[in-house]
Amino acid sequence: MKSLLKLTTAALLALGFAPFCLAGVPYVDSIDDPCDIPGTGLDAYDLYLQCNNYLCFAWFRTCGPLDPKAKYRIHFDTQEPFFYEEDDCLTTSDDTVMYRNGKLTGPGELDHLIQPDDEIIGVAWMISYDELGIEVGDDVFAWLDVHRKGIQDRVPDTYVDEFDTCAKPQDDSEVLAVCAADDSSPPTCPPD
Ligand SMILES: [Ca+2]
Ligand SMILES: [Ca+2]
Repeated sequence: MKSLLKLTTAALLALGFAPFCLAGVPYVDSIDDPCDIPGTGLDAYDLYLQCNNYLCFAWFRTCGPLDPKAKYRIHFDTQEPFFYEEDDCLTTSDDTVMYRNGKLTGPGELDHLIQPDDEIIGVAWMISYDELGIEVGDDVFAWLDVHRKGIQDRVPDTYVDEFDTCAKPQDDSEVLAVCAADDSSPPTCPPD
């Protein structure tokens, strides 16, 4: 299996697709998203991902209190094929965590609810490397969608422009990307 992985990496390098970790991406990535959708609980405000010390923390915030009828999903692409290898607009997500009205599904566990002023406006997960099937030095890609009668918001926005008809990530601007670090990287804290 290891030789296969090495061959695959070599093949990717030959094709010009250097694994993101080899390209030196850090273990933390985040993106802000505009508040521009009526019904603020369906409108994502940001998405954050960090992987160090054998744990990945992922969290999002919304522009208002969470909608109890909405599904909030973070998708993780951790195994081949990766998003940049899929040409037919099929999902390359390998794990999905979902929060809906107090219930969690998927790997990992709730770290905490982000709850300023007694209004829940975000969810933070804690997921081990084992649960994601990754090791130190692996690439981890993630994106968020908010679903209620169809997708209401996506972070990052997976439609790059009017010519992009695929709602799945295809470009590195359409995912968060981190490199799974070891325990020598200092932790950072999710927002309260
Ligand atoms: Ca938004
Ligand atoms: Ca995948």
